Amino acid sequence: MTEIKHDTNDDVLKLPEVERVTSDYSRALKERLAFTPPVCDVFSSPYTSLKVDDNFVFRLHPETRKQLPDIISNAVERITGVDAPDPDVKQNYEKKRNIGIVFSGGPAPGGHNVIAGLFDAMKGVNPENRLYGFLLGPDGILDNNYIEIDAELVNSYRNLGGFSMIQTGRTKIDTPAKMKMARKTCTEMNLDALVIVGGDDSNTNAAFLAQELYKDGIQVLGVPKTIDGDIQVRDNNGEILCAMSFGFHTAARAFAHNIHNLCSDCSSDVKYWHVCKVMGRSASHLALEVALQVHPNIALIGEELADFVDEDRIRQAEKQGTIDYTAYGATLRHVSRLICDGIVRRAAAGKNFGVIVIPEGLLEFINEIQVFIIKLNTIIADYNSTHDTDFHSAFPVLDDKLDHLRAMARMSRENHIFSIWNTRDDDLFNVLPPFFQEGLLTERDSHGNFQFSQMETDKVIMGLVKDYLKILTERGVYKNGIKAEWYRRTMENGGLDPDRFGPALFRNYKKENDFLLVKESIVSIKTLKQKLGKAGVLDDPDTIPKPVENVYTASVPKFKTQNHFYGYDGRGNDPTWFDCTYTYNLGRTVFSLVANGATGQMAAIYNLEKQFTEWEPISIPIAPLMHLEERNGRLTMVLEKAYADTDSMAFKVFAAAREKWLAACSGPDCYRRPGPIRYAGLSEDARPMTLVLNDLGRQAAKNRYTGLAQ
Ligand code: FBP
Repeated sequence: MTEIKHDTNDDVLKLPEVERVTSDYSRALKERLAFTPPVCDVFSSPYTSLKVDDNFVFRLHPETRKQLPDIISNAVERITGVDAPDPDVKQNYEKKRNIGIVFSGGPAPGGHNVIAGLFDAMKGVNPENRLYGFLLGPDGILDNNYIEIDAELVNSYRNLGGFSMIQTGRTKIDTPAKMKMARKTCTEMNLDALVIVGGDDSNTNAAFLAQELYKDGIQVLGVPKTIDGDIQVRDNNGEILCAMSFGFHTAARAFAHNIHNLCSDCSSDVKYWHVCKVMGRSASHLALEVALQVHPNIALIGEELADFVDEDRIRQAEKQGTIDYTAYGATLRHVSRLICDGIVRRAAAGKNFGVIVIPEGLLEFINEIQVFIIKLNTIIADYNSTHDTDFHSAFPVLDDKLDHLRAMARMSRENHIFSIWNTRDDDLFNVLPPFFQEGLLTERDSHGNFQFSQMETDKVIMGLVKDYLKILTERGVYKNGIKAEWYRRTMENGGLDPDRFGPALFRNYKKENDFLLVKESIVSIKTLKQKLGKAGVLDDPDTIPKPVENVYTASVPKFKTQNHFYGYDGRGNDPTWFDCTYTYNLGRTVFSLVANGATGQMAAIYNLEKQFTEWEPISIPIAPLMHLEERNGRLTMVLEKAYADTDSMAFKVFAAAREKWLAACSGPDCYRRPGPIRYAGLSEDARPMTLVLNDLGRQAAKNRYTGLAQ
């Protein structure tokens, strides 16, 4: 051991032991960098070729035909390994290429391995091949801002999370001027191919760029990225081509691990409800996977709420001979009631604590809020396109924005003109708390998307939950269950007969009940005294015995919450084995597409939902995946997002298990321990649980079908 003689702070950092112990280059990092993900079978051959698979069919949107004529006829292609290609094919495959790569949108674990897979494949074929990384996302393409990616750089990011090697951005290349700039950069760099690693919007960009650069012979390819898991591709017959975008598994596992820690905390300290908002701008895939991984007491899935029908309202309206259209789709009030129901039932079982999972994009599924989002999107986009200043600079503070909306509403009333914002909208909007109004009016992202991550969804919902729990407390419905054994002990220690007071105090005073519930009519010391007096169990009508008072006090719940947001942490997490392997193979797939001349295609892995040995790299045409969607107040062609399917096996399992996971009964909770993220080892998940379960569901359906046919 080196003797420590140094006394200044700077000197201690020079001690070899200190340097070793505190090095940025940790042991965990070294091990991660050294990990080599396995490759799909086809990549064991030195060359690959593409074969069209006509079994997959798509219905084409007429608008895509018009806008993407050169890539609209692309088909699904399977990649096969080739050991000895024809000489001209070989020569073309091995020719020196310049390839550019860009990350676009939010980070997702595994992005660096896409680069590593692509780099290894292209250098393996021709060491002269060059890889360029555009910096800070699509802006790097527009500004001609890039670096050459060499072996040293790749090696220092293998299997690591984040997009820090070349960083990312959300700029969209969506105007003729930007297209021109992109084309200029790509031609000046003499690029053979451009690879866009991104989500729905970025792959849309990839298709439009592929069209733009078609005549220049520059190939453009997409890679399905997003932790949100909403890039999933099926053909018209429902055949799965890409089961999940990369990064989803890691983010879900990271959230699940942290949320499990909160399950441990709340069941130890027994005083908090941990409210966990989980990322996913629109779809609730992440919330569903987290629920399956952790078994939280309550989890909401946006897509289920959108399907909700309030039968009571429908019946009431029917009685009056009317139709209540507001009965379709859940309201915020309804969502808060669902949560309250779980909280009240757990408290009755002595568990006034727990974990709630709320998807970030939940509000998109609440009709009343979605209407506001769409109307405000249009108002903001219209303002921006008709004025020199943008909406948010023109109306910097909330009051200014509200004044502007009020003026629109007034105009619609006074001039009897159709306006997207009328007095009813304005009245309803003004009932919302200011932080919520502010959230709904936040700046849209560069794609015109509402920024759900900026919205305090959990705060909105939990505000309503708290209000309603107060009412339920006043009504005597929300009560802590009193452990029967504790009640007896408390009474006997105080020299009282539990059986004398029990029937007067509790609504379920029976020997077999583990938890006793104080009567609903007892909501204060005053009502307690009245009830006990009426039952004739008080010796002195003015005095409540201390043990009885203690029992009553213990039955009054305090509702305490801690709010957590799981999003950015999971996006930056080092990838799981699944994501390390998936992305490394996506990188290799993308090179195969480049070397075989594809453009306007997305690299993917067929059978991703199955064991690794069944994975098959494929190429999916992007153009047929597009549809029209409202963006910036206008209908725009974009890649269609996949929402969580409430008919899927994963959802059915969740729905069937949630009563068990609520655990509103005596006995322990059913929390599941997913464990920390690893890239190797037997305890590491092979696949996301959603994929495993949905695959089981499809197999079961197939077997039923073949069973019926026999
Ligand atoms: P991508 O679709 O670009 O992958 O991003 C997804 C996401 O992580 C969402 O889950 C979240 O709502 C959003 O990005 C947050 O965006 P920002 O980074 O702009 O805060």
